[in-house]
Amino acid sequence: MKTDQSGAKSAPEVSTDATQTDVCVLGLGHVGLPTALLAAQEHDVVGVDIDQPRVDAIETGDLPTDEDAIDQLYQEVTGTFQAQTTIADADTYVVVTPTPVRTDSDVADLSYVEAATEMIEPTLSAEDLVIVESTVPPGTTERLVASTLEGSGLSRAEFHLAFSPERASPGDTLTEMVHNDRIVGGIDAASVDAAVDFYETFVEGEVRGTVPRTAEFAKLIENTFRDVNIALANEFALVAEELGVDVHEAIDLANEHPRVGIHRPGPGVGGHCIPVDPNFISQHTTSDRLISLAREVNDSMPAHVVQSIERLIDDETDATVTLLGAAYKGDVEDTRETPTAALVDLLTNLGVDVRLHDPHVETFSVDPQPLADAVTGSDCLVVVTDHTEFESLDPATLAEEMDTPVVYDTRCLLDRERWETAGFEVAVLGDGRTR
Ligand code: SAJ
Repeated sequence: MKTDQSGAKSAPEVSTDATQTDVCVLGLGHVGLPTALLAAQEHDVVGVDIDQPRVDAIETGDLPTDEDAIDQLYQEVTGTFQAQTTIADADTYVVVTPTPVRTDSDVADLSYVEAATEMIEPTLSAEDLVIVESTVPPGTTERLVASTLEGSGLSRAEFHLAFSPERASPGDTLTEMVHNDRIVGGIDAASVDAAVDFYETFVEGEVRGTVPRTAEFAKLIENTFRDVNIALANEFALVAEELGVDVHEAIDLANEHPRVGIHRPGPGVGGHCIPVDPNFISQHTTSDRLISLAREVNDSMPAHVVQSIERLIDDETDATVTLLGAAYKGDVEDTRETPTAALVDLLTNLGVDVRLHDPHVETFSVDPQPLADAVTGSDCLVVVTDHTEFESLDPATLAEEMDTPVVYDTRCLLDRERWETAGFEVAVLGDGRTR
């Protein structure tokens, strides 16, 4: 909503020649673009993004994804999908814009959701359906989104509005979007029905109806459950090191219990969701203790990893350490909230020469190098990301390139015996044997 000099609010100008379409998806990122392409199998779809270079790239088929299945689907729907930077006049709108955390206050930044809603408002017609997929704090759909849409002059009884969280795990996005069950939280029964009808055109999983606030909360507790359980696994690793126990063997044995599913320890928790979503609960309550403590445990893992590295390089002042992996998890190119960022900064502050190799990442705070360059003269390799490629690294070749053949495996990814046979000192996070 724009505010003119007199302070009066006015809807943003909308060109009267707005593209007419069935579905308009606002936000063409990791979730929005695949969602738009899946919907384009049954509908005419316009994808809207404010980033002109991103729109231009998509329009030429140069998609911002490393998943071949998404490229392939794009080729199948070029006749019913187009990308642009301006709003389209649609019957169904899907808001899939980012919801980061504000750096100054740690509170959810809903400005992208609000801006997308304000783009929809002038073109909203009675019986249109608006779906919010962006992860938001409970209450956002009924408050911020519904009241912004009512700026159109329509009452919330005259349009349909629902919240439906995405559950796809990057790396296998389309499979998960099609086969995972979905939740739709509608502001009324007609909104639930309209949203269920929309998703059932491409979702093969169960689509379950509820109210918006419950759907918003369900999304947050799914990811918070994961963050807390990763923190538990990380704490098990720290205790195992003190006890001289191999936490990985203990977890494997414990998980043979029919009702136990312990997660895996790691160098920290990255991605744009798991480290962020628990904050969307914490910011609205004073009752969270376990949730916040789990965040502290996970955020402390990079420091723990650096302490272990210091022991492995024998506190050498001019040591070279090579980090293997900048992506936040294996086989993706995404580096958002990656623990590698903290590792780079902590090691650099210790005067360590930090090198980086990641076959999926082209730019980072330390320039990624080809493997041979990143390893030559290094005093310690650190497996940070569980990329599949790292499982097949040749330790014999790497040992010849390094000053001291030491590897610290924060993911328990490597074949320890093979690396030790090649002459490496092998340390593994939580193995109870690391110095
Ligand atoms: N991680 C561990 N140990 C584990 C599992 C993960 O250290 O046992 C780390 C990973 O290395 C990564 C971070 O946690 O740094 C997040 O990993 P993830 O596998 O949870 O990856 P995401 O964030 O891509 O996907 C999650 C998924 N949510 C759940 O599994 C409950 C996905 O279904 C969601 O759609 C996604 O968040 C999201 O976008 O919300």
